[in-house]
Amino acid sequence: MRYELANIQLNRACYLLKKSKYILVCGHTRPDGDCIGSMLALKLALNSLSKRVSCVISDTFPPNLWFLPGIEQIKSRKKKVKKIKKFDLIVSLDSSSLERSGLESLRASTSPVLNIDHHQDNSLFGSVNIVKLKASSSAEILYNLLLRLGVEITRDIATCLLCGIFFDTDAFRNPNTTSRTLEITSKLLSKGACAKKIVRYLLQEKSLSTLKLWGKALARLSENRKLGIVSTVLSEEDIKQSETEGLEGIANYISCLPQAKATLLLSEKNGLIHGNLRTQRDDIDISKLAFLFGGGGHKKAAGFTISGKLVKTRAGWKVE
Ligand SMILES: [Mn+2]
Repeated sequence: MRYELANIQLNRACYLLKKSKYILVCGHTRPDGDCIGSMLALKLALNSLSKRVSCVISDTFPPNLWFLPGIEQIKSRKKKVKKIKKFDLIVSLDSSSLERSGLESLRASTSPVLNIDHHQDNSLFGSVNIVKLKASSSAEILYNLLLRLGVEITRDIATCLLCGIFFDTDAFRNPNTTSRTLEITSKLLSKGACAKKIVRYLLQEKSLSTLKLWGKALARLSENRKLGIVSTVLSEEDIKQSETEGLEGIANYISCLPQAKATLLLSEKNGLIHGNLRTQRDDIDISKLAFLFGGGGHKKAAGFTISGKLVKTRAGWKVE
């Protein structure tokens, strides 16, 4: 029954994509490798079907994704998407709600929305929802959709999809990596996906300023034994002197501390504090903690954003 339902959604998504001529593809704020990789893969695929596609995000993207084919065509706009009514279809990728796109003008739109995502707090906001909680990434879901659409997986599409899978599985290290993930990865590699660049830019290459930022975060690690949480902070000033690309990396790196039930990285930017939560434990759903602060995410990796300032006091760092 479930399979049939999923099939119906896939067919409806294909119908929507096929009949639309001008399509808006959007992602989420603080875009990552899965968000951007999926957006570009979909753009390339739809272009091959002679569709006009606009890719828009509300933030700038991390510099380590500049190697992705076609990335210069993603428009970074703060609030307004002009002529929103012109689009026949809006595709939201990797976003648990339309608000997370950060594009306010989308609310005024009456176009149908195709929602493709794998976050468990997805509010099923689309006219058609392809939300698979067990998928490693939005890119993995998109791969199946592109096959259904009959799109030829080119080398560039394969590279963009593999970037999404590689990022969200944290280089195949997260438990969301399944046999299906590796099967798709194998198919993408056989289509010519450039794994060498993905490994280099997503995993290995770090700028001097990023490494210094890591150093600050690691030096400030502190353990709350009562709660079993190990946390660290990066202030606005720390981040100003650096690029923010390393934050997810730091959150993943500290998550492996064996004594921690959960780990937390707090980072401040533009008067907002972002919390990156991780756990390695199967008996903890860290997204519930993120939810208490108005955020969300996955069982083992989640996040939230609150307004405030990180202040150093004698007793340690405090949120004011
Ligand atoms: Mn994702």
